[in-house]
Amino acid sequence: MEHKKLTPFPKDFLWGSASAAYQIEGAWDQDGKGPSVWDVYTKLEGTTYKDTNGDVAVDHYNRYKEDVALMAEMGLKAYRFSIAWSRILPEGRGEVNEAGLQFYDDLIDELIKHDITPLVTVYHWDVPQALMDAYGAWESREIIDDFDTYCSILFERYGDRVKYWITLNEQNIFVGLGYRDAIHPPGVKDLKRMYQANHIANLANARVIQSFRKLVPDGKVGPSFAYGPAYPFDSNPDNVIAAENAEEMNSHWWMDIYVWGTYPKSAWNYLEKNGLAPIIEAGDMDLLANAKPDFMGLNYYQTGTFEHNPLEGGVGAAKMNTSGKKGTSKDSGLPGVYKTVKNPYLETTDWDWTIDPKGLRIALRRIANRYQLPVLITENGLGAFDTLEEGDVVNDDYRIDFLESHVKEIQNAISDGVEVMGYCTWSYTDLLSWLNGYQKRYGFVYVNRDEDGPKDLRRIKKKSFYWYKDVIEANGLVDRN
Ligand code: BGP
Repeated sequence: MEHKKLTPFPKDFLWGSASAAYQIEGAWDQDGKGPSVWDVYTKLEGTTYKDTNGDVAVDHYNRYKEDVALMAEMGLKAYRFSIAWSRILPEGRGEVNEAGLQFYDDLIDELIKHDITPLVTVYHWDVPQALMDAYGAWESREIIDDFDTYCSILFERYGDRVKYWITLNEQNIFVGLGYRDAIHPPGVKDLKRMYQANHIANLANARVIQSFRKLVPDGKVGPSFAYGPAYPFDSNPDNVIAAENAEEMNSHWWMDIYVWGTYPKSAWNYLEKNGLAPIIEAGDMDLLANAKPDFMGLNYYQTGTFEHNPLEGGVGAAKMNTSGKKGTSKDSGLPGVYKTVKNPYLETTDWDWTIDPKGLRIALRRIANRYQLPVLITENGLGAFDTLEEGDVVNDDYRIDFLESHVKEIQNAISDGVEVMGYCTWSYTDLLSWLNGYQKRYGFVYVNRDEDGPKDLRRIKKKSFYWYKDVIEANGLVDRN
């Protein structure tokens, strides 16, 4: 629908930016921190681009004050960051590391001092290695208690100052890449194990939401889900069914559980017939049905387009583009369910991700209509090569174009009636991209480092920094001409 007049952004709209502990902090073993699975996985040869890791990352742990000062200069309203579980509990359970708790205390206080609302993610993929060694982390129900204990420590310690909490970041991605594609820890290719670990993660998520209600009664909590709306390639009903399959298997499988505590029917049926359905124990469905989030966190990067994929001879999994060489990714699929296909209407990034701002409006509408929840956009951004020019200048007009077109669609969605709480770009400073090294940059602030080493880690404001500053100040888009 077109609107004669667009609805303005709400007055208290959270204009923010996001990060994750492993991708920025560095200080991987400083002040008593224990290793996480990522500390170990990235050291295995060939697992990441040019064998990059987060040992130093962008050294935010030691430079957080400088980073927060830059956020304040920009006028940022909210900052989403994650807490490293193994900084708080080096062994994942048992002894608490006070120095780790203190670091986040200081960070939170520094943000509040500058009127920046902290949005805290309790889990952004870095489960303590000790729990992987002890019982296979998400594959054991033991993690439900350990995760609850860890999160309760955080709720008790920071709940007075932090009112917005994100539970699991992109559960669909960390279980998918970890247990189906074997490109994230623990590097397993086993769908049965993936669905089981996923079910356990659902239970852990639900349990933590229940604890949250008791410990931070005036706070808001929700997961961050990586949702890429599925489009059918055309109106051929076979392709429409393929897109429905993708929507159900790749998105509703998670979001329906978060909000309603139920698994979607045809997906469940498919998994059961293929011997892949998770084992449900007594009490599981009851727990899942009683842990409704306050909002849906949305990480939006791209849409996917789907067509029919025959059961016999259909396309299977394919390698991702982790080099930035455009056009190197291949179509992938699940035989008998769907396959991806190039969308002729959309351009792509150098990493072959579709650029689709309207897809964000579609995502917001689908979530708001299906789940009747407000949406907090917890990630959106453009991974691109940036060039540091003479005199410390980065002219990232492509990033401004990208973000601007997405902000425009958020306002369209708001005008459609969607309640959008805020918008966190990915990311604030440049950071480590899990599998793509340091060359795939996302930040408003350039960090002078690359795959060969940390250099001087100097912070440099990109052109997009000033653009976002203006947007925040105007509480909406500004005319750039
Ligand atoms: C999301 C993650 C982020 C971030 C982002 C960009 O899936 O939550 O942590 O990495 O994607 O992805 P990438 O670094 O692969 O470009």
